[in-house]
Amino acid sequence: MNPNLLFWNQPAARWDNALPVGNGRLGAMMFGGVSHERLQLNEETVWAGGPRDVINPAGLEALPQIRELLLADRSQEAEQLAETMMAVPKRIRPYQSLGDLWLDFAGHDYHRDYRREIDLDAATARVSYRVNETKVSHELFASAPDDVLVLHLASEAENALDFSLRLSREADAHCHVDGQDLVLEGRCEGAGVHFVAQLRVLTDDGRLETCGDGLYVTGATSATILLAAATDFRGSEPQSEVRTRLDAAEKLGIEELRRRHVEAHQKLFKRVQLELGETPKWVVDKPTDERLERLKHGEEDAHLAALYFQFGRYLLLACSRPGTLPANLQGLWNESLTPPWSSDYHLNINLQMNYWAAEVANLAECHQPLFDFLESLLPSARDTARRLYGCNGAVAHHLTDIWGFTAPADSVGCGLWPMGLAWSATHGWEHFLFGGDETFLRERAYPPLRECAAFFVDYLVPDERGFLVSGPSDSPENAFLLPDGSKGMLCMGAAMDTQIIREVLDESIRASEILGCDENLRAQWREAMEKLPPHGIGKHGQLMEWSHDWDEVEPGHRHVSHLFALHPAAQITHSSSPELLQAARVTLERRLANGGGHTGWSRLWIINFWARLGDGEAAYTNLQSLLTHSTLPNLLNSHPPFQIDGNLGGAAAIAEMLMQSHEGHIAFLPALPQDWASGSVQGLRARGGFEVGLAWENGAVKSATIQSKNGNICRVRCATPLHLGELRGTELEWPTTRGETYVLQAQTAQDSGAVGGGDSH
Ligand code: FUC
Repeated sequence: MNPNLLFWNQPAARWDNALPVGNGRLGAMMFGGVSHERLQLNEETVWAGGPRDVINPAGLEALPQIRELLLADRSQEAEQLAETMMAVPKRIRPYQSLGDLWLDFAGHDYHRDYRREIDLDAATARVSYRVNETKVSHELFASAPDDVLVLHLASEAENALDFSLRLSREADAHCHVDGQDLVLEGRCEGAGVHFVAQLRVLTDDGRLETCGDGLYVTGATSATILLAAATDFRGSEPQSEVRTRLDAAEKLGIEELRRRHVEAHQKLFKRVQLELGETPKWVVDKPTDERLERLKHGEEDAHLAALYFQFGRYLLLACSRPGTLPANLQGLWNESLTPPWSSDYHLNINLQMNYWAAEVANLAECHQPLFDFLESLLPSARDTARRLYGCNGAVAHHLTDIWGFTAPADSVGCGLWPMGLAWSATHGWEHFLFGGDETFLRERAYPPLRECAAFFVDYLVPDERGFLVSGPSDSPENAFLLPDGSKGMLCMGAAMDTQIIREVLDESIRASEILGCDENLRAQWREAMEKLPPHGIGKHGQLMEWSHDWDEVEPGHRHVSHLFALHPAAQITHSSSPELLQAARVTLERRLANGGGHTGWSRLWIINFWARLGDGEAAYTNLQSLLTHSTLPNLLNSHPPFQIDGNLGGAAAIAEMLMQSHEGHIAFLPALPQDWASGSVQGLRARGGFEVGLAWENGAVKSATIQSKNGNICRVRCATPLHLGELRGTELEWPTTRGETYVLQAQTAQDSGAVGGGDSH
């Protein structure tokens, strides 16, 4: 049985129930229709608009006054001034659908034994049904090695397939036939990105005819439909690009295309295996939507959580591979020309959450697009730092696009938040912590960190206590209540800002030490870091969100920004700061008691927090809420609407419940819920260069394997005692050899005291 299979007994009723496939660049949503099939198509660079300069030169002049007003708690006046002097665009231009492929099958109206599935192991969506006793199957994959979408149709009966094909787009495109290929071509909004999608049908025995702007296939036993798409975003010529790809794919043929696709996918996907709890076979054999329904009735399905984890990994591979753009708000999949939030890159949690699983879930390659993207933002981010703030270094705000947008947008309330690049830049350091590649640190991780650190040195200003604070800024999207009952968003020294700045300065210092460079800058960064305000604990016992102990206008707000220090950063940990950890817990409880976690990604962040707090039951309860309230029938995460961050952050959360490595040691099962009392995982990655496998029973580790990738010292902590050769106990530490695998076993009553046990490696 393939444990990594999702299936349904009916076609998708709506776009957000369809099946996503993608190769990082090219994607499709397969509806699985029988008489009428629709594949909605995406190419990652089909974005409206272009580069634009929206910096308001008056902003720099107004900055000192805005800061003064904020430091005097006159936030409404400050906001008004900022609105006029820094006026920001309301929205950035959207990522758009490429178009649709429509197939109409003659004679398929009456069918039975319908099944639609997505096989995560093979990265393939399939549909099958019977027409007059004859089985018909559709198979769809997006090949990364050959950069084409491949739809293979087959009938068990010879010459039984008759169907037509058509490409379309809501606007800005036209379709024509080129030889025997179908071509969809256009420009976003008539003047922007030039896009081309081209389709070719390969059939051994069918007849292929063209008519108008459609293709007709009759009498085929099987047919392979290849679709390539490209744009001129990177300066290439899309028509010749797609033709070259189709020619190459045609030469390979379906068997070879499939083999190459599956091999490339499995090389990455199969690195991690996960089994959770014991789910009866009759449950696993149910369609995915019915399994989700069961959860609503309080039934257990630990296997579904494991599927959610693997689906997250599958999606990351499908929307973010080396050489592509990073995953946007919807990953790669978007059916609209005007999608929610422009399907852009939100930098105040969403883009970062998309990459939380990349390292730990053993898909570090999928992190690369983020680093390329940050590099591409730097020229514009430097310009914004200089012209909007009069500072060196680089800055980006709460959202961006593929055109290098780094200015504030949407409104000054939430858009004037200069931490987007800084938070994103911490991802390079994480990549280094997991992989240990110093060349990467020097060339890719350090440059954006260094630019952000340089920005902060110039940008921070002293507050009335003499601490260096950020501002004008906000605690993402949240508003506070002032003692006089008025509300505000803009402030100085929001807790999250301070935490991000501390993280960036600390990482820059450590990176420059490792690289042996920038000694003078390092001294400046240290000095700035020492003047940052400490974390504050407020009247409810909560971690303070602002520099004053103000209450939130919306106490159940979806953003829990001031817990950045708990997760994804590790400034607040069990060992370093138990008091702050308790305050973080109170913060989380207050948010939840007031209806927090109501959006998909917010719920995922909350699960990650509980995992860091070491509370497996709370993490599990929130995971159940996620699956029952914020999950679509195809397992995609729902804000609502569909947003990919929750799926990708979900894979990270489940990994964090099983293993953590942010305190200088590897913690086994730090937040294991009772319902996952037994299970096993292979292939998780830990900071320091280790690959970890675990098997557990009755909530206790039975055995663990640790493969050392870099020969670092390994430190392990586990609630129950383990032994490795002569090492015994709940805290083990030993020097490792690069490439060696170490097997740790549970220490049983019999072997406690026994010498040896020997099976070290
Ligand atoms: C942030 C969130 C919203 C939504 C949007 C795309 O602004 O506050 O909930 O996820 O991003």
